[in-house]
Amino acid sequence: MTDDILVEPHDGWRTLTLNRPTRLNAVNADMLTRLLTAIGEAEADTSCRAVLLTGAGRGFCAGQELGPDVTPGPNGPPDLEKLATTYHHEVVRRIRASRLPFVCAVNGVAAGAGASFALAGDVVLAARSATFVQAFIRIGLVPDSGASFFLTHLIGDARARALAMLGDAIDADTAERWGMIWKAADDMLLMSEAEALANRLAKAPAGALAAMKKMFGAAPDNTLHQQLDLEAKLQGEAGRSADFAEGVKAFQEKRPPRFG
Ligand code: T3D
Repeated sequence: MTDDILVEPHDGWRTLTLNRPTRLNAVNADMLTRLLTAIGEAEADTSCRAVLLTGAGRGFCAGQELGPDVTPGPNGPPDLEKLATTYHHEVVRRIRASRLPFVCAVNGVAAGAGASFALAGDVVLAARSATFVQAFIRIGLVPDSGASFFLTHLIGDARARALAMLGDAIDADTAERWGMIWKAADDMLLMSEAEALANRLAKAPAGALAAMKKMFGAAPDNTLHQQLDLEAKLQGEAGRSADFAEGVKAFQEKRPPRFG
């Protein structure tokens, strides 16, 4: 049994840590399988209301391990389409489809698919010393794991293309300034800030957060009219929730709400 994915439970949320620090947490198929299992277990645990994803050591995740999974062998080149759709892309899909808000604490370099895993999060914090690298071009590949989608939507076409085509690293302050992440944090404060956010999200109305994930997930593909319809539908559901009743009651009684 390896411990390349560490799961640490907290009160209402859990931390998942990519833990192969000697490889800057580069992922392989086995590790991704364990990450998918850990995400599934968090999802299935009704007491879990948020996830904090981070990396051990000086890296967040250096993307695909440049090892046996991707090394051409006697039977020819590896099938990267299969590898991508089965593993990397499934991680991104599961984070985005999850009812749970994901806080990503990017503690160090996030490269290739590792950068995409970070950007798939709902609230992304990065240590000031962290960097984001679209490393694909450096090894003759193209962006995957949603990189071309995330970058285009977050920072715009011009910056997305240049980052992908040049493979240059950008630091956390630049990522924040460009709107790629929520916030750059001092290295020493990254984890405490990320934990405080996960804790706060775990105490927020879970149904509303899950609905927001649907809403923001759909926004890039929708027209304004479609998005207005979706907002109305999800607001209708939120309006029928116990959290809404409690929120309004707490407001009227001038006390903090206690969401279920
Ligand atoms: O199916 C598919 O979808 C295909 C896959 C696509 C998704 C992808 O993610 S493709 C991109 C794969 N990742 C990369 O190309 C990044 C490779 N790594 C780097 O370019 C650099 O390591 C970094 C820019 C990330 C960091 O540089 P630096 O100088 O801070 O660290 P380093 O010295 O290069 O790395 C430290 C160690 O980690 C080193 O090992 P050593 O020499 O100490 O024994 C290095 O080999 C190892 N390492 C880093 N990245 C990987 C890795 N080992 C295996 N695979 C890696 N991806």
